[in-house]
Amino acid sequence: MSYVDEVLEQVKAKNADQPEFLQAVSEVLDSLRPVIDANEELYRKNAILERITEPDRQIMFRVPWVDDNGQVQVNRGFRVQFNNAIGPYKGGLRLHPSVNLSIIKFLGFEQIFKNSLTTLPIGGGKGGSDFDPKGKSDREIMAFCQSFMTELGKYIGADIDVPAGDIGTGAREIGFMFGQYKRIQGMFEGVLTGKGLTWGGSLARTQATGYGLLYLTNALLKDHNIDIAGKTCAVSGSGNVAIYAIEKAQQLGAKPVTCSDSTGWIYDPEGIDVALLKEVKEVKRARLTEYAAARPSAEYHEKKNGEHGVWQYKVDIALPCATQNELDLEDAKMLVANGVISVTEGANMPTTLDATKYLQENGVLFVGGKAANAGGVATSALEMSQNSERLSWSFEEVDGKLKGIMETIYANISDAAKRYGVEGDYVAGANIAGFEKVVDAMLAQGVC
Ligand code: NDP
Ligand code: 2IT
Repeated sequence: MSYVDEVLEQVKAKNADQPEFLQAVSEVLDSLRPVIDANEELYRKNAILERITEPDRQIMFRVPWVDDNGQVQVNRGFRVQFNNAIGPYKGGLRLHPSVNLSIIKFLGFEQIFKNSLTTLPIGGGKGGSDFDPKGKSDREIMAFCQSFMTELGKYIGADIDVPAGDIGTGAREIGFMFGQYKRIQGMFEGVLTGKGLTWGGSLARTQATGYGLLYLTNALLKDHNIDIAGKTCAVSGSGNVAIYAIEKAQQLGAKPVTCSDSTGWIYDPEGIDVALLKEVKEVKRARLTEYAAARPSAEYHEKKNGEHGVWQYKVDIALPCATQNELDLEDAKMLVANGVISVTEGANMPTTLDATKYLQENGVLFVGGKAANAGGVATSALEMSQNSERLSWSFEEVDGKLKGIMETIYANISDAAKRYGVEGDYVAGANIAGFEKVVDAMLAQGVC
């Protein structure tokens, strides 16, 4: 049996109850076959695959907090520190009722390769809680965040592990967590990214994931002699990533016509009004029904199981920006039938494995989240650099670096795919390019 198959079997046996983690590991190891086959003896002897699929440590803890009725609530907190071969652990904190160990491990595992692709010195980690921020008062959010950080704070630090935002964790939550860390540690340090601009945050971090997604999509299309201007886009989600993907798509002359949240979606053939979307989602924290109520050209559709949602429309570019496994095989067939040119992932693992395969086999330009959404964590690393030198850079400087990083990522994944004889397979290209650097560091650092 090949080394890859042997390790895949072991990982499946050890983590049988973790479907999302197994999905992420299968995708990566499968696509690494050309590299592993070329170096099988060395990697096997050094147990590279066994080590890279087992987190350095996984921390789980109780998060007790008091709600507005005086009732004590208990959530579960997680931080998985996956691999720090090339830098301190780095990755977001997800607050969503669906959060469990499988989801945090899949995200932490992917983060190793994504962070390596950024070209910056950051290792992979992820955390979060099954806490649901929806419908909670600001005081309840603060109570949760303070309790969460009281425990998490023992395991992180500017040179150890630097968490950031993800689903459900934005500027408000990062603020409450940072305040609690500072209070307990008695130290002001760059322990979190996505901070406010008056206390160590970086300009352009808010926009970075969405903008970066479009910089990469533009580089991909240009390389295939396609002009992004005038193209229509289907976007899912209406959170941090989706909003700034829509904004940058418009700046580049494209027309996003959809967005969604967990209860429904918008189809707006005139193009999404991004100022209105920000008002509804960032300021009012309201449902998309409010967007439709204020915008005569928009249709609102309630989400029903089995429907294609935003993927049913005839568009050139698809940008999944909500959550994992939100674009399945049936959706992929619909997109292909409607002539989609590219699918680039703003979310982490939004496309199922069979949908990815179908898109690739049908000539769709497909770039997975590890490369396409790396702009967020890359800009987090730029925030860490600014914190270390105690300076802040201008918006133009950070945005310029972000654009350069995304173009370099595209060039590197394209080149890696060519080097291993799978030209145009950007999933393999990203996994290979990300893996090469981490393995080099692991081999140099010995058995650890
Ligand atoms: P937000 O919390 O800002 O927004 C998430 C959006 O996705 C919301 O519109 C939300 O709808 C929707 N959503 C979340 N869960 C589900 C679900 N189970 N079903 C349907 N819709 C859902 O998160 P982000 O925009 O930050 O994150 C979106 C994706 O991008 C995630 O996969 C995240 O891991 C990834 N990502 C984020 C980065 C960042 O810098 N923030 C960087 C790289 C990747 P509702 O409000 O109704 O829940
Ligand atoms: O998935 C991701 O890359 C993020 N949520 C951002 C992580 C970060 O450290 O900025």
